[in-house]
Amino acid sequence: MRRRALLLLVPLATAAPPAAAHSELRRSVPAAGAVLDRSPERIELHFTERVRLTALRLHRVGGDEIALPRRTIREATSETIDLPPLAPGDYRAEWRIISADGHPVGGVIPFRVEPRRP
Ligand SMILES: [Cu+2]
Repeated sequence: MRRRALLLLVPLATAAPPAAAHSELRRSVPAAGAVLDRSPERIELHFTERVRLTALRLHRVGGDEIALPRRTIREATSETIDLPPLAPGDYRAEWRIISADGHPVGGVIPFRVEPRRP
């Protein structure tokens, strides 16, 4: 949908390649903005194309970086990263990939761990 709209604009655009050429994050688990009633066991990232996930960093907002397991960088459309137990709070997962077109792309997934009160 969005790609078609951008392609129609290309003849009017300058020589810069269209942004639609980058691979994109199709969805994640947790989703951006998710409020979870328990610590997530893993983060799943699903991309629109085969990419290389070059970095994933998880921070607690106002706190420390959470150590994540080491991974081998490979080319894939999806990555799953196991998480240690997370204390209640707000988190930001920052990801970086090398897009299928060779360009670096990145983004942030904010989510909250907020256990229900008994
Ligand atoms: Cu690109």
